[in-house]
Amino acid sequence: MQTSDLINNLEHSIIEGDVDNAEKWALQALDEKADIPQAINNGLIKGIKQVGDAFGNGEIFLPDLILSSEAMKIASDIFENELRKTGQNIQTSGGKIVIGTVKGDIHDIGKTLVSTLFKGAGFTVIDLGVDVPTDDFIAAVRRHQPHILGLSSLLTTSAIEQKNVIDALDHAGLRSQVKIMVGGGAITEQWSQEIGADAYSGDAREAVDCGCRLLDSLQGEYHA
Ligand code: B12
Repeated sequence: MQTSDLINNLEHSIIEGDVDNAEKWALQALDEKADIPQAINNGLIKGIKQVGDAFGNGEIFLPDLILSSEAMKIASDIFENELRKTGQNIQTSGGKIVIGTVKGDIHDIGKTLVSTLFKGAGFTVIDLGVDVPTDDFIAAVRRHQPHILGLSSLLTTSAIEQKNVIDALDHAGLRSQVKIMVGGGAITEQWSQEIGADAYSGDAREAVDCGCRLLDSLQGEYHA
């Protein structure tokens, strides 16, 4: 099957919330050695974005959204496992990132994709999961001393938690020790600047490029 057809099928399985087909097409994409980041971006993410718009416009309802997200999850787990396997041979970059979705927000898919691609780029990733309280972020920065802290938020109501984490790091005297990257559907470059984050990225690939640049700048500082 042509890669473009495969990617279209993946996209449609997400839009239709068809878990069985999402699994089938993702496995077929692996069999046919399709480019995984391309299948994620042009198949899965394109599909789930369309679902999100339809939900936002009231064309579909929460049960449909849940089915689509289950289809998305099963296909992205298949791709993540594959990236993890192929990533085992990747040289470590020496970079370390702690990442999580902020308190009040259970959206997992985008944050997990960002984690996966950071692992693929040789970073050590400590993924704290979703609905992470501010104190847990602070404790993780203290404990793991990462180069980067990544905060994801998809809800406008939870975006403020990113600011709370940054303020709490400040109060704990830890702010200067870590670069902060923010992202997620509810986040913009402007918000990132307003709350004093170091960087914003709108997608996982860009996030990793940006993380690598931040790591280089830190290593430059250490060697200066
Ligand atoms: C799937 C989904 C769900 C699933 C989540 C399943 C899961 N396991 O994650 C379920 C059904 C559970 C869900 C629940 C809800 N959802 Co919802 N959901 C979505 C949907 C359709 C897709 C999200 C997604 O996975 N996108 C695909 C990923 C790949 O994109 P992404 O998350 O944006 O991530 C990319 C970038 O943002 C970036 N990125 C992400 N994180 C980070 C972090 C860093 C550090 C960086 C640098 C980059 C980065 O890289 C990622 C990869 O490229 C969106 C619509 C949309 N268009 O986004 C609505 C959406 C986010 N949900 C919405 C809502 C309202 C809800 C609910 C409140 C619904 C309800 N009434 O109960 C609940 C929230 C519950 C809660 N407390 O969190 C609204 C939010 C509106 C708003 N602005 O606040 C949206 C926008 C839908 C809409 N149009 O109304 N949802």
